Amino acid sequence: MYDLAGADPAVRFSPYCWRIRMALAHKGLEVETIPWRFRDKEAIAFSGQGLVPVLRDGETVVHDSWAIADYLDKRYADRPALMEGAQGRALASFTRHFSQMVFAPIALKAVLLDIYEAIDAADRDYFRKSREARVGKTLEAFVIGEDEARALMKPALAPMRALLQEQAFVNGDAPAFADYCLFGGFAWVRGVSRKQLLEADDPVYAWRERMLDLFDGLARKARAVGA
Ligand SMILES: N[C@@H](CCC(=O)N[C@@H](CS)C(=O)NCC(=O)O)C(=O)O
Repeated sequence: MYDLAGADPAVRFSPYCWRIRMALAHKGLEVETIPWRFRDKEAIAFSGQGLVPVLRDGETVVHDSWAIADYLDKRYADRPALMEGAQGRALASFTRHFSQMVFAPIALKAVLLDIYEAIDAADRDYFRKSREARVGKTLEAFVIGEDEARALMKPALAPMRALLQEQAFVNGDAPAFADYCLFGGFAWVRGVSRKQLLEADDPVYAWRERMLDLFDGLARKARAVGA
């Protein structure tokens, strides 16, 4: 799996790649992750596009985290399902959209400059130009402080919080791809930033702790700027 890396190749911070790291562990599949940088478009050109994650499984190449999850469930149907039936798939699809449309825009405001600082120096011009064009401001003008980010995140996560007061994981008693889609966003923030976007008494914080501990602490043991 080609996996977005920072200046420190051990820092892996793509939310989409984290979805798949967790998904592969859920399936009990070993993976070799190849550190990839924004400018390494040539290295993944064989996938026909320029974004990670890209998974190569024998002769099969799959890109896009959602397509990879579908592929893993079909190809490894005898292993624990990432998305159980049509309902499991619908729940995961909701959380992926929630993560991208609600969580990520707030988190991006908190961490965009931290990402810039965490990435390889040779990636910085590309990153600054492409992201400033996307957000319509300089990185410095776009970012907000930790307190402001927490204040925005708290009401945005209200539905997730209410659910996690009723059950340990978004998927129910045990985690599945619906959880990994959300957790990818938190792993992204943790990878590049010291900012903590949750209060310690938040049920979402407790869920994040449980997610960090899954699969023998896969995410917790990963090198990260944050905790
Ligand atoms: N829809 C894709 C999104 C993948 C994506 O945006 N990946 C980012 C890293 S988080 C990327 O490769 N960016 C490269 C670039 O911006 O040049 C998925 O779910 O996998």
